[in-house]
Amino acid sequence: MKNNIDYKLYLVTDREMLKNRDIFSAVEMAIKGGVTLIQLREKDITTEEFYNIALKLKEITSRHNVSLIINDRLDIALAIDADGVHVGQQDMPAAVARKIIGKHKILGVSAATLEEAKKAEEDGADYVGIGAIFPTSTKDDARAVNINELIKIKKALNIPVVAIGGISEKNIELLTTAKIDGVAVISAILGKEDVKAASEDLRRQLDLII
Ligand code: TZP
Ligand code: MG
Repeated sequence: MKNNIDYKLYLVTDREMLKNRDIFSAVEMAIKGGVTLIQLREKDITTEEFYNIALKLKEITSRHNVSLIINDRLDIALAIDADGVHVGQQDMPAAVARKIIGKHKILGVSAATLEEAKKAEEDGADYVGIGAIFPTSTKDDARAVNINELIKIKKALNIPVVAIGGISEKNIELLTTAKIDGVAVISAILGKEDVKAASEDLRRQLDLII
């Protein structure tokens, strides 16, 4: 299960981006449009609300045979039996997260340098998220990573590499040379009126380059 995860088009959620639209129907539409993996990433939310959203999303992703990763909150990932968890450099250390979630769940780690990416792999990550590759206004404190660093990381690692940050239908083609395993996006899907059409567009382009 964990070994055949498709990282091609990885949707990260953000209810702020959705404004008043429903997260559940947005995720379902995105999956119908070709998203291959979902990460529930919510800031400024109570544990109760995070748990309830996670539980309901799990029902949707399971029904569509798409894996669900929980950002940061190992407790919630375990509570709802999510497929995995994603941690940043300032979250639970990857090696500790791996011990807590066990070997069967997916562990994703954010990295912005080759050194961080190598360490994540050593510490038991199943994939790394590298970014921000392009300027983004979705995450205030995102560190910039250029495509050359991304290429270096992809060459040096044995685990899948996913690019994140400012990726859209307009610049996705620029990632072709990096030979990465997937792209993770928020605004290029959830910031669009038609979530399904936005996903289809990205997926169409990705099918040509990955
Ligand atoms: N980590 C690095 S950049 C970023 C995250 C979570 C934000 C990605 O959002 P967008 O809208 O796809 O640039
Ligand atoms: Mg985090």
